[in-house]
Amino acid sequence: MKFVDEATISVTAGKGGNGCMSFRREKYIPRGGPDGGDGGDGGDVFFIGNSGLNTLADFRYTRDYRAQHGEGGKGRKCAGKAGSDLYIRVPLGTLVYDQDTEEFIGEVLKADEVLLVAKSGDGGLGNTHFKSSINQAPRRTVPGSEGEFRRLHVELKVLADVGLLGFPNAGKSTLLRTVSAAHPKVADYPFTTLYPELGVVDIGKAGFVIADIPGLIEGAADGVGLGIDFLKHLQRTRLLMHLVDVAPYDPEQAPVKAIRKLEVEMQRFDQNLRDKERWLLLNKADMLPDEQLETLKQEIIDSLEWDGPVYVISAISGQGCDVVMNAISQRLIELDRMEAEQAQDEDELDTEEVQD
Ligand SMILES: Nc1nc2c(ncn2[C@@H]2O[C@H](COP(=O)(O)OP(=O)(O)OP(=O)(O)O)[C@@H](O)[C@H]2O)c(=O)[nH]1
Ligand SMILES: [Mg+2]
Repeated sequence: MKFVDEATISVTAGKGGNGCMSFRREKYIPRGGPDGGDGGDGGDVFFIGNSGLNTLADFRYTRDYRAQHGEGGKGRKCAGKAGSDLYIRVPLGTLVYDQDTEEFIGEVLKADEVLLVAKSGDGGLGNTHFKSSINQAPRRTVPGSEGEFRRLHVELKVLADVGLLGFPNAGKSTLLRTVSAAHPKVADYPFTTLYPELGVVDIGKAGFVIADIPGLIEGAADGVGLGIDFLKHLQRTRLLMHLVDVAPYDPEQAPVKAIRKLEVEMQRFDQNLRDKERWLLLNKADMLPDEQLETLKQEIIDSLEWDGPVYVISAISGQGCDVVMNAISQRLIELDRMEAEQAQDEDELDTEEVQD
């Protein structure tokens, strides 16, 4: 099934119920006053975050969502029942835009977080409201107002701390299977992975989420292979793990060349992504003797002037994987701390400015 990470749907909030016109009619009370109740408010339409979903596939089947209308008011000053709100479940990382005005409406990042996407109409007023000293029998009521109608452009950018990046067949999905409970498909041919998949690396409190995405190839920015559109799923990650096959069949994918080619495609997609902290994971270590691995590692560092972390792993046997996962976890904690400190510094700066 194709991964759905964009959709256009329409949402209509419920209309408010009409106000009622009614007069008291009881025995022995010849001219009862007005007693028409107010209409109930309509239902709102909300998005609600659900951590069990990871695509917008539901929107392929249902594209039109409507909340319930409010009921009309009734006699004896009875107000109409409000219409029920409608909650549409969406995966975490969902962004919502107004399709017609392009206005950014908001995003849903956490489980159970709600976002109002269409506001309900108000219930109308019953004739009780219009009684006055000169009009004891008002025939005036106010109808309920319409619920908001909106066409929404919905987009998903998966939320993960760490993104896996690499040529097809580098072993990204194999790594995700080894370090998490996720079971992405693994096979000995390119483009096995067709849509992002998330896995949780469970290291107690310091656990984190990894996103496995399709492989990238030379020319991807021009649409070759699966293109580069799915790179957007890496935009919100904090660290990138760049997997490199140390023993590819194709000499065009030899490690140094492969790393350079991938950097070019990444840069063409988004400079910010290119600037994100990236680590090199030299994978399939089981295919080469140790001394050859050491030489290769040195060659990469020298010819690319690489000064970031480099690890040698075997995703299939698990060799070196724990070390990398622990290092990632430590680094994420460090990044959290640095961000917190930075936020505090900014706060202090703001306070000083106020004092000046
Ligand atoms: N020998 C060896 N083979 C590996 C290792 N890791 C992955 N492989 C094999 O490499 C092939 C590709 O692995 P995948 O995990 O599907 O690669 P991928 O990077 O997810 O590929 P795409 O989804 O196509 O981008 C499979 O046949 C794996 O069994 C490893 O550490 N050693
Ligand atoms: Mg894969």
